[in-house]
Formats: sequence, structure tokens, C-alpha cells
Amino acid sequence: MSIVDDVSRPSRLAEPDEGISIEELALAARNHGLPLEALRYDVTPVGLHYLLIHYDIPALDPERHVLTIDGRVDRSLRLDLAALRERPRVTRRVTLECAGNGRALLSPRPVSQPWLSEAVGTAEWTGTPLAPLLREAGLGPDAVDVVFTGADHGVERGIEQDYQRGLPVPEALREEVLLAYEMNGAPLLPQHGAPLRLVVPGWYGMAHVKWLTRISVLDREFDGYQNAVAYRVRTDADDPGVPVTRIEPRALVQPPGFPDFMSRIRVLRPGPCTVEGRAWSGHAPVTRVEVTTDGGASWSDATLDPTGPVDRAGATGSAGSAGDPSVTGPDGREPGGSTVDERWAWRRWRYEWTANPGRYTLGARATDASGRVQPVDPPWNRGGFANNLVQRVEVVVPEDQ
Ligand SMILES: Nc1nc2c(c(=O)[nH]1)N[C@H]1C(S)=C(S)[C@@H](COP(=O)(O)O)O[C@H]1N2
Ligand SMILES: [Mo]
Repeated sequence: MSIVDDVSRPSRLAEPDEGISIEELALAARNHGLPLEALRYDVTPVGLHYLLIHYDIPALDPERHVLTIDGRVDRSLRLDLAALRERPRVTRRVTLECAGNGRALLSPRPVSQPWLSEAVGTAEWTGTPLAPLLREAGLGPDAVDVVFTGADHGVERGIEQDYQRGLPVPEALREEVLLAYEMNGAPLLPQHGAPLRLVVPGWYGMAHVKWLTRISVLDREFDGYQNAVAYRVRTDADDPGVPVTRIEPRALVQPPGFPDFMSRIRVLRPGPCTVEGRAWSGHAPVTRVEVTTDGGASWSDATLDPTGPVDRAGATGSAGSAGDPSVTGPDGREPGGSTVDERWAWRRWRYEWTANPGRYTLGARATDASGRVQPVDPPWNRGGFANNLVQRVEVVVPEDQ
């Protein structure tokens, strides 16, 4: 066994009665989630957006940063930030979710970053579309995967590596995919990938490579660690599994009332209450959200807010919304006057409820236009990926005094 093997942990499942370990707590303290009350914001303030960093935040100088595009291309490109900023500029509102969201609620629990249900956020990412750059470099006819390399370096299950992810060419060429240098109108912060990251709307977080230094085109499927080993849905250790790709539908409740400090159980005054939250899917637009107050025994439809100014089909949305400042806000405008693309962002929903004294378990489930519905029982897999089980928000409504 090498020294590196000795420091590196194999993948494993927690024993039935095993609590969260100090190692899992160390990961959770570095990689924080969205405080659920921040579901109130259409666009998550940067400090409240969730974070997931496998190794360390690398030290990069934006003035000297160079992106290289090479591999199976006609001509390699080297671009600094100034060159990227001179290219066409686009802003998209995109909901990002970690593929491991919900992992700590699984049984048995995969030992890794122990997310509950808060590994999500929505930001306005500004940058330049990737596809025209790949076309400029000239993709070879044999191009299969595009590999994105981050400047961060570490060791994972005994394998020393730069953080790298491969994306199939047709996905890399989607017009929505961005090389982003701004988040919510300001330069990227170190923890979110400064000075440059990839944004792949609709895909789970692992695809959105931060601290991007190199884009290499391969004539074969990328077999690096994060694609071939880590992010795969498998039920036993020997199973090659299937790759984790797009975000499964999920709805979250913005917890009503006020919390108990330690238990986080909500206290809510009796009377009428608007229960609200957000719902999203990386496969297709959310078409329905249902709410339960009895832990999933019965469900009622919530009302969905209108979608953003442009729908997924690329047509303009509900009449009058495109270009209406009340919908996008003056800050939601590009200098050219076009609106921010919100097709990949979560959607707000509301449910009018009369809270009578008692104890309740609130939850919500989303359905998308592809027909996917959130399950009440979590879909278990060894990595705890793409698990979109319905959230449980415990609420106590005391007698009115
Ligand atoms: N270079 C690099 N990119 C990365 C990661 C990383 O560790 N290194 N983490 C990925 C994962 S697993 C997620 S969920 C998202 C999180 O993005 P955020 O921290 O900006 O929310 O970044 C992705 N991009
Ligand atoms: Mo992630």
C-alpha cells in the first residue's frame, strides 16, 4: 500500500447505527448548503449559494489566467480573460444542484459529503457560449468527448488527479453551455471557480467544472476518475453503473413559521398560511407541484408562478412578459437590451393552507414535462446520487392563546 492509499478512504456505506463521523463533518463544514429560508430569493445571493469543492480552492491570478483548447481540433486556442470577455456575452439564470443532494437521508448512508436537501442554488451566470469557441477551434470528425480540467488537485480513493470531467460532444455543443466569468453580476468568487468555470444548464453540479484551465477534445469516451468511477449510479460495488447526468425533478418547501434552534422543528401560529417553495428539473420544465401536510398520505396541487421570459421551446413566454421590467427587473437586462434566459432556473410555487393546532409533516413533489415525478421513497444507490426523495418539514402549530 502506498502512502497515498494510506491517507485515502475507499467508498463505503455507513453501518446501520453509525452516526455522521468527524470526517463527514469536516466536509460539511467546508461545503455548506443553501439555508432553506433563502428559497425566498429568485436569484440566490452569492454567499447563500451552496458550495461543493472536492479538494482545495486553488490560487489563480485572473490577470495571468489562460484557457487552452486543444486535442482533436484543427487549431489549438489560447485565450486569456480579456479575450473571453471580448467575445459575445450572455447571462443565464441557472439552478445548480449537487448530485449528492439528499445523500445523508439514505439508508444505508453512503459515507461522503452528508447533504440533507439543501445542496442547491440559483445564480445568474454571465460568460461566453462554448459552442462557437469549439467551432472556431474546429472539432475533428472523430471527436467524442470534451474534457474540462480544473486547476484544483487532490487525491480521491487513492487516485491523484486534477478535477476533470468529460462531456459528450453533442452536450458540449448545446447553445446554453457557458464559460462563465461572472456570478450575479460580479466577477466569480474564489469558491465558485474564479476566474472561469463551465456552466452546463440542466446537469448536476459535478459537470460545471470550476477554475477551468483546459478544454481537450478526445476521439474516445473520457475514462477519468470523475466520469468512470465517481459519478455513477450503481447498486453494488462491482456494477459499472450508469453515468450521473441531468437533474431529476425536485421541489423544496421554504419552511414556514420559525425554528427551534436545535431540532429545527418549525413553530407556526394557527390560521391561514401561504406555504411556498421552488421546484426544478434538468430534464424538462416543471409542470406540476403537489403539497402534503401529512407526510405523503394525501396531496393537493400548488399554484405555479409563471415561468421566466422565455420558455424551453425557445418561444417567448406568457403574453407581455418578454421585455416587461416587472418580470426580469432592470438588472436582469443585458446591455443589448435582451432579457436573461430563465429556462434553466427553478420555479416558485404557492399553496394556501389553514394551519389548525397540531403536528404536521410538510413536503412537496414536482412533476416535469417529461413525465418524471418525484418519488416518496428515495431511489437508493451506492454513491447516493440523483436522489430526489420528498423533503420532510416538521411543523408544530400550538393552540392559539
Ligand atoms: N474544478 C472543480 N470543479 C467543480 C468541483 C470541484 O471540486 N472542482 N465540484 C463540482 C461539484 S461536485 C459541484 S456540486 C459544483 C458546485 O458548484 P458551486 O460550489 O459553485 O455551487 O461544482 C463542480 N465543479
Ligand atoms: Mo456535487
